[in-house]
Amino acid sequence: MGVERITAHGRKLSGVEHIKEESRLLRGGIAAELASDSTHFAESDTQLLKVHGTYQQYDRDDATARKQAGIEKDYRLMVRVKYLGLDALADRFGNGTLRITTRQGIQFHGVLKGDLKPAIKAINDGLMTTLAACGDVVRNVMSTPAPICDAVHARLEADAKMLSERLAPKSRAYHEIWLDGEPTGEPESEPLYGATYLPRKFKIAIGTPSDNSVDVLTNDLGIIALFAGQTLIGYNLAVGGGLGITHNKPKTYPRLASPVVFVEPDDFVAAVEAVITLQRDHGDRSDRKHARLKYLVDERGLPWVKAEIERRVGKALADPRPMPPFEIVDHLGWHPQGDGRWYLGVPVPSGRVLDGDATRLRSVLRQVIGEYAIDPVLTPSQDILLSNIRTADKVAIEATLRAAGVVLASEIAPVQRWALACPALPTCGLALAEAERIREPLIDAIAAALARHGLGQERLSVRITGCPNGCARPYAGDIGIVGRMPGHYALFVGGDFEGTRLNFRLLGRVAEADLPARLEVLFAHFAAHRGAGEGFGDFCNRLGSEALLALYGAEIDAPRRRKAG
Ligand code: SRM
Ligand code: SF4
Repeated sequence: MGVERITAHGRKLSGVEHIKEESRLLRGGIAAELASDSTHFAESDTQLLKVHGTYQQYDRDDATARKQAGIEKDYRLMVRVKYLGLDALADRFGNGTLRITTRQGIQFHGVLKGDLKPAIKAINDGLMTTLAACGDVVRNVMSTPAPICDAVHARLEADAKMLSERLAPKSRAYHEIWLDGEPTGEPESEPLYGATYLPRKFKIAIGTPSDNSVDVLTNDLGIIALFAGQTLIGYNLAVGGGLGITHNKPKTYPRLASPVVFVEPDDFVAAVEAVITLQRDHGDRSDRKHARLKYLVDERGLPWVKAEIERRVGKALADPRPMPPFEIVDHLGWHPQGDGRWYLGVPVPSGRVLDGDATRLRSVLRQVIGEYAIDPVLTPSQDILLSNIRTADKVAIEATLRAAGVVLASEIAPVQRWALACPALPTCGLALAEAERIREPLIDAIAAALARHGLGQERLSVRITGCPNGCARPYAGDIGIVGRMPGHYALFVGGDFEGTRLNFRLLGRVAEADLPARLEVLFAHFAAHRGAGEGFGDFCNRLGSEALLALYGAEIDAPRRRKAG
């Protein structure tokens, strides 16, 4: 598949398209850069590094001071991996912490350029990979995390694994650069992607209506597996989910995926590949802010998307089947696995696994995982499930965790349990404000505000991000708190807990210190006027923006309301 200098829409290709085209299937200058003693990679190679699972970053806390002193930035690399088992490597190569991501991955931050190759080699030696963790390819395929031993969960896991392997880039560049594989001289190709890969990142998740903990509709391709009892019937494919936006650029918007076809198990892989190749062939390669599948879906329309999938699969496909309402399963705490064993879901605030003053989470996880032959499972809520636990070991494991200061799910309010925050500062180069570092005080204050109105046990989701890119899926929760500028956030409300409706922006710029009070006004009204069984997000959605803003009276003046619009 050749690339024209001009896209099918007559626009100039973006710079990243040229870098991919000239990269010789993802090689670029990475190997030469690794052999040099510079502290960081050239910009063009940082784009390619993403597909190898690495982002170049710098410490943003001391960047200004270094600039003023004429010292170059403190360049570090963030390495994203698809599976756990990295504990030892976090000390050897990273900053001593592991971070569970919102897509069931693991990152470690703070890797120096000189350590990058040994780190990636060590990860692969442990039978894990960084390949395709980032970049313009299909990312790790998410699936429901519950380690339950039944036909439904076995099927979901098998499908996610099969798709991850099948959709991984086939270039041998990864082996040559990181694992010292010899070039074979054999011709190589990327049968699915072609030489320039996809126009943009592409995300897939597999869920079921009975467990949407993967937030399936926020993905480019959301796969909803439908079962009759334990028997798979087929899959509803939903297309065009994606959350990244830019503040004040209405052309960028969050979107939930729309169900477009139902496919029988035999047509599943062909239909998934059809969705990927239609984005490969028709996605916008001129403007990276307009390159996700969601824009193509809106511009061409669902009937066109369905016809394209059918053409590529080679047969007519059914319309999506009706689905039961989505539910979110709480995987924290103790749950039977169905095979006589148990799993324990342990909350990990912001997914950061570290040893702090009060809590030695990292060492105690290492200890219990080793001692009790536990399989750790990562969740899309940045938590960890310790699976395969014998009944006889439950008490000892819980006691060991508590002795290390780990706060278990039964000890925290639901709002703490369901809160997400992205890393933001100091590592993320795109952060406009803090997220992970303010999560604890902010969520504590929100929990206290809820408790004052008798809502302490209310299940609602709060998702905090340092910028509008949406890494903690802020537009799909009950409450989204989105960094606008240092110390200030946009406030979104009115989504639903089950992830089937986007929230809306209520206030455009709220000072961090004012967030709990602004929310408390809504909580008070909710407590007094909610319908029977109505969730907070549903209530805000029912009332709508104008009615909610009216609750603030003169407190929020007209210009600030406009900013909210
Ligand atoms: Fe993300 C970029 C962290 C899930 C939308 N994301 C980034 C980068 C790599 C910043 C960068 O490009 O320089 C962040 C690295 C920060 C750091 O210091 O570690 C980053 N994203 C994360 C993680 C670690 C957040 C977390 O709290 O766990 C998640 C890693 C998942 C993984 O294992 O692969 C993460 N990012 C998401 C999600 C949620 C999801 O996929 O379920 C989204 C919203 C869904 C979507 O893709 O639309 C998301 N990240 C983005 C975007 C906006 C994309 C867009 O279409 O506009 C960017 C910026 C970009 O791509 O240009 C971005
Ligand atoms: Fe960085 Fe923004 Fe993603 Fe947070 S949401 S990790 S600040 S890109």
